[in-house]
Amino acid sequence: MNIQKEQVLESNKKSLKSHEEHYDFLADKLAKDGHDVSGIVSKLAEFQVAIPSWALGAGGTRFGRFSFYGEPSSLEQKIEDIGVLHSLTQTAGAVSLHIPWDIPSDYNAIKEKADALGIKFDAVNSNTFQDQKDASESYKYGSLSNTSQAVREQAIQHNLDVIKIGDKLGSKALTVWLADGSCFPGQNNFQTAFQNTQNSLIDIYKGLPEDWKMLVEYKPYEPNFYSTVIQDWGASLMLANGCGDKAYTLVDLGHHLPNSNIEQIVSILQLKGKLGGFHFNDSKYGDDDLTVGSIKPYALFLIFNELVYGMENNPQNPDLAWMIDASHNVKDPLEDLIQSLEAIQEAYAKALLIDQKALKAAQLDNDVVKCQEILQGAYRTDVRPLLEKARLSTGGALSPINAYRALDVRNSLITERGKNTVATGL
Ligand code: LRH
Ligand code: MN
Repeated sequence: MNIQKEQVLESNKKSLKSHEEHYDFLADKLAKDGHDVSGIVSKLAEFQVAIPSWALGAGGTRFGRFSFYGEPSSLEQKIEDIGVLHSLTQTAGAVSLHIPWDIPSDYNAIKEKADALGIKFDAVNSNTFQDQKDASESYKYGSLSNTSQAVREQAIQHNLDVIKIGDKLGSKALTVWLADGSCFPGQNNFQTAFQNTQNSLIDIYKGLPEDWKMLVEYKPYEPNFYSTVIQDWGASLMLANGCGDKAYTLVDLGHHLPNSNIEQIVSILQLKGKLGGFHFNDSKYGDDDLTVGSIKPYALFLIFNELVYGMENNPQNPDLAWMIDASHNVKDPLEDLIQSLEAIQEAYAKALLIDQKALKAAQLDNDVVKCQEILQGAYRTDVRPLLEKARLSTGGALSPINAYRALDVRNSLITERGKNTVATGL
């Protein structure tokens, strides 16, 4: 399935006039308020988010999995599906692979295919939370933290192998998420588990190419339900600092206990120059991996406020890895990802409308009401015409969801692939 530029332009025709009216009205108002409208539009157009290779099929839980059919059954087909997302949104120009779920069979062929669709290879993810059938050691009681040196060495070697795979694809970062932890009090010695993990990460870190990053992802619980070795940003930050300058913390929005102030975590990690990237999603209760912005859009906006502030004031923090990490139980995976991409762009656009200077001045004056007025003034702005303009400027669809449906993509995929294909991943 390959969407031609002409098909997208054709699908835009009927709503072009109303877009231009809304855009002109908004751009005029924003310019009067002193905003650099074309600057904001080009920032949105340049903003690329990596699509998780493990979230292009139906997700599922232990209670069941309901397919949408026409799922990609190979890495080539996954790249094609990301190509569809990128053709419509012009903001999905990267893929984050999970190994061994997506080991390329032909590196040159997959690079050519991705390159032809404008898709880069972002961070590669290791997997030491599942046992591979030919493995000599089991990760049942952990991987990098395991009390068994043989298990730790197997997990370290796997991460070094993942770096080699990513290096052949042009990736520049390794994401390490560990399920390691315990389900019952007394099961683990916390210090031994943490120190084993630190030493193992240092051995992996030594295998990082000079221009690579290591992204240490934290999570409070699941699949372990009493303790997790890398449970929160503090543990991740300590482990990253214990490795060196190329190691950073990765923030998965779903990996926080209820009511955590994620924007404050993001702000301080940037201040310390240790924020490496994101796994965007949304959640109501746990690691629900729901559509970005579907539950807490204001929280996402507040996170982007800190990111915009950090991008202007924290040169000590590197460019961030922007990635989605979601799972689709009741939505067509591609429609779900399109909605997530839209929500990320919307939060970024609204945050770019915040007058950071005025906010800083109001904060210094402790004018609490004015601070909220400045934030919510930006949040209450309908920025969708700016997102549309950014997509139009790069050949995308005014409404990616409408275009996806008008082009009947899912049924074309079912015709092409049948109803029984199952995508690797979660
Ligand atoms: C763990 C996680 C991690 C991935 C996995 C697919 O919950 O967020 O980022 O390895 O999901
Ligand atoms: Mn994640």
